[in-house]
Amino acid sequence: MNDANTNARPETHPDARQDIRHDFKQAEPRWQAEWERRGCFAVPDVPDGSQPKYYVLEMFPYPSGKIHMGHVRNYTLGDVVARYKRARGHLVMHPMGWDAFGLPAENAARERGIHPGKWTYDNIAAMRAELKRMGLSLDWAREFATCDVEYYGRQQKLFLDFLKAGLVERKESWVNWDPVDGTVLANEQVIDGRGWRSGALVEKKQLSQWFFAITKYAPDLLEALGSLDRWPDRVKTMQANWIGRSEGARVRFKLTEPVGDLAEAPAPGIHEVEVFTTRPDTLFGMSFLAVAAEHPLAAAAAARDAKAAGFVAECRRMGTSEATIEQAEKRGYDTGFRVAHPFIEGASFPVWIANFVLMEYGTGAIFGCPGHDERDLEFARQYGLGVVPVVLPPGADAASFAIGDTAYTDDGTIINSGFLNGLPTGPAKRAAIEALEARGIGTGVVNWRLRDWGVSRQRYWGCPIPVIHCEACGVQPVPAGQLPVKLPEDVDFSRPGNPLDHHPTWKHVDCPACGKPARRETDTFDTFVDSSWYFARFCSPHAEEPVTRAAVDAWLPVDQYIGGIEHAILHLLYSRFFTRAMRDTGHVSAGEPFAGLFTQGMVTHESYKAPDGTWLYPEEIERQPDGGAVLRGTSQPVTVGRVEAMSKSKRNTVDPGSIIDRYGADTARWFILSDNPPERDMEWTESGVAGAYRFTQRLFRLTAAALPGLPPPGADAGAAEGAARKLRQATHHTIAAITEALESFAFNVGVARIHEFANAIAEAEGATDPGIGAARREALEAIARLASPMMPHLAEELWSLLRPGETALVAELPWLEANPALLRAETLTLAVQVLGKLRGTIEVPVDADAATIFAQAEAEENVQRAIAGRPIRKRIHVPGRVVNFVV
Ligand code: ANZ
Ligand code: ZN
Repeated sequence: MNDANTNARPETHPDARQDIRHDFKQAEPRWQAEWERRGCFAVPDVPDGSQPKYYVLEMFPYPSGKIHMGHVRNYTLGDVVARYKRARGHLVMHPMGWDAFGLPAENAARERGIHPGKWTYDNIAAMRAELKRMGLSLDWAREFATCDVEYYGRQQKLFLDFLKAGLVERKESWVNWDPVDGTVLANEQVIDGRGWRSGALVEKKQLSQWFFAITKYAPDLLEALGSLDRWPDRVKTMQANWIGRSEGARVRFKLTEPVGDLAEAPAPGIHEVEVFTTRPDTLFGMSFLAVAAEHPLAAAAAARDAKAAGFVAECRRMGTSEATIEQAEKRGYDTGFRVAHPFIEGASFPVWIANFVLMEYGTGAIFGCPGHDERDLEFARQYGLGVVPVVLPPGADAASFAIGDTAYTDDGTIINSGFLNGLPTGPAKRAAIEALEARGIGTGVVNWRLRDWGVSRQRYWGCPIPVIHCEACGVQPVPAGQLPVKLPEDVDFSRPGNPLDHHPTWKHVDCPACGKPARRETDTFDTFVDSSWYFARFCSPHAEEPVTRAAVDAWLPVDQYIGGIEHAILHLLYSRFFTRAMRDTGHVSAGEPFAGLFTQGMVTHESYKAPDGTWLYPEEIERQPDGGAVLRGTSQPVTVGRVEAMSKSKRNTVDPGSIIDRYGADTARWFILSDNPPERDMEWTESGVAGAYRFTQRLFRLTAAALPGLPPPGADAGAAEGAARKLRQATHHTIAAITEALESFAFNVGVARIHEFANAIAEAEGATDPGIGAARREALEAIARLASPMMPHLAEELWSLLRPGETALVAELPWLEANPALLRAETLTLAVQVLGKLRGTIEVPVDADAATIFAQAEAEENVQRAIAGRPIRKRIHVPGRVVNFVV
């Protein structure tokens, strides 16, 4: 044992004193209660306009039962913005609610016999309590759940307004049908082509469904992306691709006589096939035509050819999603029909049914050009179809150019193409379209990838679609006086299918037009509908109408929206559509819902695996000094896996509730902000949280230890010298730096600056220079207030220690302003040259005169050596830069 510890510090640094501790367990609930008692975060529906408004919103949570670290990160980011903007003098609206309809509640009902409503509201209660422990500056009076009839009833009203305005249509559409359960499946319920519950092969089935006419706004939704200058470029690109404007042509191909054993002509009335193409310049490279399995021509083939019928049926069993189709192997069936080429006299090509052609896009038919399209090439290689190159890459040789394993999809010069030969791709497209139009067999068109939004779902736990079907009168809107259409409580989940459909009485109503017995619509809305206008409802959450015009016009658009990149396409696009539809039906003035968007990164964690290959929770393992890990309390080795996004399946999750129990909310918030810029992934580590916790305690001790020596509040901090002056400069530099960091979402930088500032305060602890007391008070008050958006409870605690008599809370104080005089540099560095050669540098006061500067420069040791006793013939001073001596 070593008893002569020579490295021991001579005395305990005040910072290391363990006797004063911040008791977060009693402090955090105390400040939360005080904020609520004072209504610090409450705002009116219709502000009086005396303050600029600021609407901060985080994507509202799905009430799964527990909050996760992704929520903690999301809501902490929003809370920093909200608290900061409030301090900057804005009237800040920061609401919270619940995206509460959806399948998991129905699953709970089927699996555990709990009513979806009870399951949902119990989860909401649990999660609300957890969120309240985070100390978020929310206006809880605005809270609602989308499953509240007060909300979804107003949604029904909006729907009827949209219906009247021609923004809703009823169309036939394909769905995934589980023939065993007799139910429609969502795409995510189809696993490897089978129903997730029954395991039955899923079929495609046509149903009549409701669609929002989002395609009417396609050009505007695309163009307006240009005005969203506070959206990430990545998200705007994803939206633009989804809307997918493409210019091309529609070309009608004449069917020739049928071939092979097909004796009769194609189905009566079908003489031609229309295709959509973005590459009319490649028409001479055609080697086949392909139609979707649902195309009338495929039906005609199936009607007379059992094998064709078999192939069509097989295609039906594939999922309906574009992604499924994209990944599937390219497969096809030659119908035996042929089409004539529009330009090449006498040439004809086979018509195939192909699984990669979608009925819902373009015309549901394509011409295949394997030389210049990947999918077509894969298909042609599989079935031995021709490959003719018609676009020559720049610099390639026409005589030797051939297509190998990959298609050439870029621009070039047209070859092997009759009248198009020699033209570049762009002009060739125009020339081809002109020729098609001249012959009356095609036209130039703009095509949109965006589809109308199908919103009908055959489920119970959603907002009922408010229409009535009458045999005599057709579809009738539910009369306004009969709204809301409430979900029945007494439902039976023991049978498969939609409980609304087999409810004994609910759907039987009288037709509002003729009064005869009619049938209520039993479909409910896609839950994306619920989340497409909640931000508007928050502005007047108790209004009789869906929204109060004065409230939405005052608060919208949301100034800062924050959420995950996973919602970059659908949720944002649907919300943008809804805002436009609400504008055009007179509900709001705004066209865009979200002026600013921030997409945060994920929270990641190491993953662990037991020797038997099962995943382990972080609390089940113990790290070893050598970097390895063992099963807690044993010597059994554990494999430390990759750092990955927290997920239940990998068990690499950390429960926010237990972190708040152990360290408090401020620590969780501080750590989650500290690690990385918020747009990037952040790694949650035990050592990181522990470090954040130590910092909260350090800040508390710095303040508590200084208290007895501080002058009363309001002492003049102006006359500071030496260390006091230095501390004052650190204070004001920090104010400026934190302000900039919070303005630019660089919250991790803000955290780092506060750490540095704490060091500066600690460094000045022993100082006795004139003005040090006032400077120390100024610094400690500043650090509490600057940290308050991130650590709001600790900030209040420190502030109440520093200002015992004060009534205002930090949450009510304005933001600090840096004093420009203290930001200005007081000295500057000059280079000193002798005969133009750098010999040293000097630091002089900014206002030093030339004589002082020359004297100081001459006195430099290195400069003296270079002058070497020679007389100085000339002294040159370039202010702010250099001094030069000529000898
Ligand atoms: C011939 C061609 C030649 C094509 C070539 C491409 C390259 P975007 O840009 O996404 O609009 N297409 C058209 N309708 C389709 C459908 N219903 N299902 C599957 N594919 C379809 O894509 C347009 C291109 O996708 C079209 O241009 C068509 O193939 C294909 F060298 O026509 B193209
Ligand atoms: Zn009727």
